[in-house]
Amino acid sequence: MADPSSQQDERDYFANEPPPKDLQANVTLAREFIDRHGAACRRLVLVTSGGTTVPLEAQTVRYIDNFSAGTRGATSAEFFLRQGYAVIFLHRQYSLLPYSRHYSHNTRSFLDFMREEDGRVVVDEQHQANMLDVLRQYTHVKRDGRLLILSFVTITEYLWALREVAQLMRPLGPRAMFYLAAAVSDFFVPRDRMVEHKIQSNDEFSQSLEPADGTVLPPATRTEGRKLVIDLEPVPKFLKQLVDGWAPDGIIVSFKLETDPSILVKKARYALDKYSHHLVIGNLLSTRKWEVVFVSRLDGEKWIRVPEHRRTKSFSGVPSLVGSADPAAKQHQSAPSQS
Ligand code: PAZ
Repeated sequence: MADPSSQQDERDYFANEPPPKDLQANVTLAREFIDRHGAACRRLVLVTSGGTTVPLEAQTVRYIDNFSAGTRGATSAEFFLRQGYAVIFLHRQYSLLPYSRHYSHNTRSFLDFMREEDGRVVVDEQHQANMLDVLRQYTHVKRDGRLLILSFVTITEYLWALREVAQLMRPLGPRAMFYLAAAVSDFFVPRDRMVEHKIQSNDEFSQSLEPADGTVLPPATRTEGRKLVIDLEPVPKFLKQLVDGWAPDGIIVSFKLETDPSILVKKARYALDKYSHHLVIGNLLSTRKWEVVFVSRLDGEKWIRVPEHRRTKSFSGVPSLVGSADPAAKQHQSAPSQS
């Protein structure tokens, strides 16, 4: 059931935080994509990936960031595509992308996979098989037009895009899935409390706000003596709105990242009870590459672990979706990777 206080929080948030400049262009792309795949009765998933930032100034020099390289999201997107889904990949700009992730963000340059031969660029023998496999998958997906890539940087850009895309996906009902792997800020600086210019280290140059309606709020970031004081406000809990209002019939999978093992499952259960969606996937910062816990009403708590001998540096993501019996997936896991 829709919660009136969440609805009010949503109205206030979107009334106060201006939409990103490229929102309309992205909505047009998303609408075309969703209509096309909806008409083909294809399952569609929105994968969110990477961390959102919280700008501290309107002309942003400084911001708070959320940890996420985008490995989970980019890897999961590939496995959804392999399963025939159409994927909207809403990711933090410059974080990992499906397919190209195998050769980017690496300590090695992608140029290290190649050499010159008779005036032409060729891929080194030892990388041929993996690169051909990745290229074939990518070409296949591109030919079918099954991957739409959208990006965000700030928490506000992320939330506007999430709301618009979720509402467009609503008519698909349970054929629409939301796989929310992005690391989303819990706190932010509201636009009406944000200073315009770069924060100064000396309070002689500190800025005041000039609200149009005459109300005076203290800026959320200010210098007091030599100290910088940052006064953040909570981001409304939009998962509630997604579940109850934007896409009530969609399949919703959220992620929970913790660093303290003793609270991970408790927090995942709490999220499931609070938002009543389908699945929470919990993971710990230090072990996220080889173990996750699935928490759902149907199956309770289920740990999925990559066996010790396969915990290589190249492992990149979601053991649960890979399935150890799938040889193609196995090959995929051993592809060159990042992080
Ligand atoms: O992007 P990545 O592979 O480096 O990390 C993935 C993750 C830990 C951000 C993701 O699995 C996750 O837990 N996302 C939700 C984070 C949160 O609790 O806000």
